[in-house]
Amino acid sequence: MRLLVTGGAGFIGANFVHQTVRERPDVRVTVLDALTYAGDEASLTPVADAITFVRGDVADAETVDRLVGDADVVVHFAAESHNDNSLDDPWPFVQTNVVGTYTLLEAVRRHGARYHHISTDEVYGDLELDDPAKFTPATPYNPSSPYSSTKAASDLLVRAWVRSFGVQATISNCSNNYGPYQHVEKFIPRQITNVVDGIRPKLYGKGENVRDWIHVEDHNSAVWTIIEKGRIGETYLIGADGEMNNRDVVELILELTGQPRDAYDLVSDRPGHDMRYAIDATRLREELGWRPRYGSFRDGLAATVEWYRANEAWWRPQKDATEAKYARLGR
Ligand code: NAD
Ligand code: TDX
Repeated sequence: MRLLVTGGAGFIGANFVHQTVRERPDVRVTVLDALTYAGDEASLTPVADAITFVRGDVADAETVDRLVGDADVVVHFAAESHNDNSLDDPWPFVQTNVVGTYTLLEAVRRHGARYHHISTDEVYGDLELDDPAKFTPATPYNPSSPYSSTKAASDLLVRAWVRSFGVQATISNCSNNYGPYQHVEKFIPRQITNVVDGIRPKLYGKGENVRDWIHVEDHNSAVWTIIEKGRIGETYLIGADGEMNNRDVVELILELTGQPRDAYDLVSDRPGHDMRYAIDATRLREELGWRPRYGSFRDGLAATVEWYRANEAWWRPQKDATEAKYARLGR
């Protein structure tokens, strides 16, 4: 199989490439990544000899046409992915997430490749803390932020290209990922690396917001399950029943790093901050037989803390600029 992975130098994409090289020697992997501030070729160093890396933009029609023409399957991870950045400057989100997805879909339509679209549970908006409901594939789209609205727009393009043009596509909407190679702007790596630097972790608002955490390896095993067994045109929600509020996550990080559990600060809230996400992954489990392998969030988080401690050379170059950006935003 010739596989094109967009965004393969980012957090989830790099882990996906690692997993693919490790477990599927029959797959020939090409990565297309623009190496924005969020992409790092060093994340692919362990597999560099086994893959082809192309630096380029998913909104560049010529490059995309050439690479898609040479692929059997395209998995589209590339995106602007951080909510706080989207509140500061939404334009790159429209360009990459909407125009980039359009560009890929047109190439896939021309060449007839199988396409899998990586999306997020944030397209559904948020849930109340005391609501027993979870997101299902039937939940109406109701995105809150510039980031989630551009992801929602990209999902709708995929649905339309399936229906109107017969593109062979599937979509997955996953909950919050954690694990190695995640940029230090994101919640869990930010707090782990803050503790390493002697900075107190920073919780937005009261820390009551709930996210449904899944280990990145579980997300990626689900993506492979969908590529292999998913029904064309279908949407699959990916989650592993990992709901936890942000305060509990920070307290666990503090405990795992030997700090007092109350050694964090409350800072100003994110505008429009979604309260709770929760995934009902019944379709993925029952129709496709997928199961997560990371049973314990505590163990997965402990391993992630160890990874950041052991790989300071990977994250250190990003840390100061990231914290300077947060300082400007007052968070
Ligand atoms: P990330 O920000 O770590 O990585 C994004 C990658 O895309 C980077 O390598 C970047 O260089 C690349 N990129 C950005 N713009 C590009 C462009 N125009 N052309 C080519 N490459 C470009 O993001 P992530 O957390 O790994 O997320 C990957 C995907 O998964 C995204 O589509 C995101 O919406 C989705 N997702 C993320 C999560 C999560 O918890 N992180 C959860 C659900 C879904
Ligand atoms: O310093 C912080 N303090 C804090 O309390 C940061 C960076 C975040 N938070 C809160 C905001 C959220 O409630 O932690 C939670 C997680 O924040 P992020 O890591 O920014 O993730 P989130 O906004 O939930 O979005 C993530 O999951 C869905 C990814 O970044 C998206 O790409 C994905 O689609």
